[in-house]
Amino acid sequence: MSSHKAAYEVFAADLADQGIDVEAVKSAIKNHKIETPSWGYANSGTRFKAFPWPGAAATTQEKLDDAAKVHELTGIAPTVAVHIPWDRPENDDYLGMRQYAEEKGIKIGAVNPNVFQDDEYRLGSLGNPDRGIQEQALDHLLECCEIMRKVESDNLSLWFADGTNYAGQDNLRARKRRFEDGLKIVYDNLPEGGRMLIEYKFFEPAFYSTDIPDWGTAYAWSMKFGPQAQVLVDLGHHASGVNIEQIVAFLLDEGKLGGFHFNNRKYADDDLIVGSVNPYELFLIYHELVSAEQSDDNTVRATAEKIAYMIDQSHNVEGKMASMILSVLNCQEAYAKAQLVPRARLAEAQAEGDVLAAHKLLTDAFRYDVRPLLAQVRSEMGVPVDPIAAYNASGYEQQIRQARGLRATSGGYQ
Ligand code: PSV
Ligand code: MN
Repeated sequence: MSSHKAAYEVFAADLADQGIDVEAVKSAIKNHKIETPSWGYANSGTRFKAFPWPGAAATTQEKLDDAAKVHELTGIAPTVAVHIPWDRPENDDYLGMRQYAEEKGIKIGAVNPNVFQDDEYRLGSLGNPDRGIQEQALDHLLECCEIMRKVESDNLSLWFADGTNYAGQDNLRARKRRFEDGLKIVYDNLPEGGRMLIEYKFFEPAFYSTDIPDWGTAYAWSMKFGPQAQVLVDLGHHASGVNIEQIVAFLLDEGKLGGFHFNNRKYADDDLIVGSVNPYELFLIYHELVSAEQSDDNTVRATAEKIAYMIDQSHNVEGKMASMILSVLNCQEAYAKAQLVPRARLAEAQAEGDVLAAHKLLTDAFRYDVRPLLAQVRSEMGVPVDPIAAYNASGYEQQIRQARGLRATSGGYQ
């Protein structure tokens, strides 16, 4: 018996003793999928210097190749988010892009419009005081609804850099109206069954006001627009000390949590590996998600089942591929630990007001070493037990370095 197998047998016996259904836990872990971002494979991101990494992807095909490799090694990253125009294919051949992804064993996930990069957007996109520029932004957003149809994507992932830098620069209420009117038009043009995921951020790149500063604003608009509009929680977009799991719980209960952008808040944005600084926070977020998956409330359960779990990271001082694999695995580990929370016993302790017993039940689940469990899950899925070691041994990194070389261009941020 291999060493992971022996450790797993002990682990499984311990779980069974506690009345936990190990097979159900394994099957949930196998089904938990994470989407990776095309831009995370390229030399992109950061406000300062994007240090070029040898072998980093520059074309969309290369990004899809890399995403497919991450999926091959983890078994749980079957979709890749695209950013338009960074991923605009030659001759707008979106069908070709979709087919290329499918040949590689993955699918196109969320479509991310980009209305923050062009010179015209200095004063904003939908919030811009200039009607012509509002329309330019709206046209691009509507184009992205069309792209969703072509690549068979269900999610339009919306992030805006809009805001103001100076008090008095613009009329705050007028900006709110412009945004709301524009987003409503986009909502009305979503493909059938398609969702609009509204991302918020409390600061940056605008510093006096941002047009979608918090989850409350995204929530209010998603309520106004209808059931296909939901909120997207990017872990990097909160102030320090904000209780993200509470936001998650609120949105789940309202049927309004649509997706995540996983990363780490230390950078206040996309660049650090999810779970690398505070794995406990990630676990607490996943505890809310798993509780919702197991809820008796149909709306809450249906909401949890449709969440788009996406990574939004651009690795800058480390290699792209191993970091992306690690990010996917960190999510998987947090999800596995959250599966081990004894929820019936936790509910009893909570009802009895036994504060420390409840706290201990939760923290005990976090303290489990789930590596033997994950090794077993991976061997049952036919993927490497240690995907990062397998990546390092695969020769892929050397191959892409040789074939692609060191290029400063990314197809994304330059
Ligand atoms: C913006 O900071 C963001 O979080 C948005 O999700 C973008 O789409 C992504 O990063 C890439 O710029
Ligand atoms: Mn994001």
